[in-house]
Amino acid sequence: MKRCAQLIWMLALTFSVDVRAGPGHMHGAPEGAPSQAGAPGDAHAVQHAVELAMYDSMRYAPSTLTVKRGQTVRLLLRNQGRLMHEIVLGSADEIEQHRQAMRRDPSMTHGAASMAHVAPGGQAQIVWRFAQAGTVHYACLLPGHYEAGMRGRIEVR
Ligand SMILES: [Cu+2]
Repeated sequence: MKRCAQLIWMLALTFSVDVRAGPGHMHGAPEGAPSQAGAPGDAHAVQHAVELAMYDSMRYAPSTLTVKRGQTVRLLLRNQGRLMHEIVLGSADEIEQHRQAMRRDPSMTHGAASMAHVAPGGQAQIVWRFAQAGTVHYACLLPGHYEAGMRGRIEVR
């Protein structure tokens, strides 16, 4: 599975476009890579919806969420700032791998269902099924954002 994820990153790097090009850039392939954090959910099976705001103070609100194991959740992301923000969902390892990839190429595209860029004033959603009990992390990995504290946790019980 690791190798598969690496391949996806390599492809993403190959086809990267500039995120500053505007809100029209593409991301959100129909399927995300399977993850310890769960898997893309079926929009018709949503059991729980959560709004997650993104601020230029490099914070998400809320920064901690609790969901039930096995639940399909709609995360509605609203960027309340004037800067681009993103969300990447994953295990601690996945977040770290992505952080390093973003450091090498901050303009990389986000093709997986577990991540989204959200333009200033805009919104996006992720439908995700949290399959396992544990902690799933979310983070904004645009340069400097994570380091400034733009991250949160989802406790799956
Ligand atoms: Cu951000």
